[in-house]
Amino acid sequence: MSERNASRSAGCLLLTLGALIASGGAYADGIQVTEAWSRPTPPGIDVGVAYFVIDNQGRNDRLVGVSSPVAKRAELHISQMEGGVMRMKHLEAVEVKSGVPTSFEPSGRHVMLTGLKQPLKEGDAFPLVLSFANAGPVKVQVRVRGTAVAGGGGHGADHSKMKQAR
Ligand SMILES: [Cu+2]
Repeated sequence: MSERNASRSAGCLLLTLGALIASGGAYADGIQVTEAWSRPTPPGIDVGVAYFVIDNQGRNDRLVGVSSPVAKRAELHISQMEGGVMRMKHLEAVEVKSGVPTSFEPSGRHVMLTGLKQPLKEGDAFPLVLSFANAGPVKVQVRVRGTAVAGGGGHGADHSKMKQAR
């Protein structure tokens, strides 16, 4: 290896180390949860949903759990068309790859809240804690928005009508 190449590799190594130090080793800093929103619950329904986008500028991670003080239970779900029927499945964990946004959205992955302690009303906000295998817990505020959202895909308000496959 020539001297010039050797010094260039050393420069690269320093840059890499610099980036690692800049991130402070706090991997939670690499995870950002944005656009967290929910829908109002219809009268008499104690089941809600939450959607959001996870940005991961850190290392590959996994979302392994979720909880909220407004609900008895919070679970990771995915909605899928099966034989013309929208069904949802429980997910144990969701891979959150570095540099790839992971979306939770209508007709796809979502957080399902069951046993809501009070109805979710438009304009409200409630906390949701996402637990990552590496980054640990990340708390977000979920905004409750109106039901008139295009492409709702029969979720949210229709959650009670869906068949759940496990
Ligand atoms: Cu669900």
